[in-house]
Amino acid sequence: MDAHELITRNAAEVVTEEEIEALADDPEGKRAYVGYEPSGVLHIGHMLTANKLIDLQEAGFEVTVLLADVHAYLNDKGSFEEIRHTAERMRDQFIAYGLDESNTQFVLGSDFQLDDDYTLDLHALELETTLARAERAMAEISSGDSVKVSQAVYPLMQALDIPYLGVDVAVGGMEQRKVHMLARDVLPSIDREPPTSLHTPLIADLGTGRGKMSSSEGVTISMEDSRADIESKVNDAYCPPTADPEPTDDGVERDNPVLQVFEYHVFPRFDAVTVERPEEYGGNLEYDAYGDLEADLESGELHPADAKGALAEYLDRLIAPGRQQLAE
Ligand code: TYR
Repeated sequence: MDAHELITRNAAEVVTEEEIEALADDPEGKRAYVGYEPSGVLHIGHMLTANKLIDLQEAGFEVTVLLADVHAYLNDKGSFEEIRHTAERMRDQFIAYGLDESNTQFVLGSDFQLDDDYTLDLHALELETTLARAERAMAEISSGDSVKVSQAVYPLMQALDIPYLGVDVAVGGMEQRKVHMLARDVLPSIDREPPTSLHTPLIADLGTGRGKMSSSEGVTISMEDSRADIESKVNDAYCPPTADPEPTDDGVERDNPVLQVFEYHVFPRFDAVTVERPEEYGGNLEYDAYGDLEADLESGELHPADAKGALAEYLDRLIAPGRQQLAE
């Protein structure tokens, strides 16, 4: 796979195509980052952007993981002390998951976001931005019902992090896109470049195939799950024999989360996937590309129950190192 393919595979969106192409032409030493509000234990949502960081490392990028302690605090996730503590646990989890330790820089937000220069630049951005715009940027990030002033400052700090960390690409899930668009608009007002961004898709809730998987609602998978937990969650997952299920009766869009997890979590991290089946049901199936597995599920060659069995096995392999790390 060439650098451009590695960088863009499984991305829902890149902003802009031209900028990403220029980076892919000469990726050596370029830098990308993802910021996470520390929560201590990695879940499948973190793993999706972490997979992209692993792709970028393979393509020659240097990677920064921002442990966004100040942001978590502004977003009402607990006391600053608690958040600091979970940030440390999270770092070790990322390494256990597979980020290349020698090529990953972990930065704590509070290490630079409380400096004088940063604060003054932040105030300059505050002057450039309406409350309504900041609130819109936070629509899929804010916790709680009413937006606090802290949550209006949050996206401006996230924008400012990009030049302060000196990165070439900001990576995040699609829920971060409005923050990145805001960053493109406001950073030039303080003589900074509009940043390039890359967004990973949102994955549907495992249980229902609706909306997006999150740690706060519905079914998710985390590094704390035992093998038995994973098996039971995957076994109960929504998995019709199609990649494109009908909406619900009340018109809610659905996806096939079992296929999505194969596509975005399993295939990027394994060269081939084996679905084990007893001889009497046709024996094992081998896939080296996601599309073939999807096609077999749709044609009926691969039964959803067998697909789920394989998914639980591969998810367990991805999670086992982090689980062990947490137990230490
Ligand atoms: N907004 C991210 C989230 O929702 C966290 C984040 C914070 C990302 C600061 C980047 C950043 O610079 O988890």
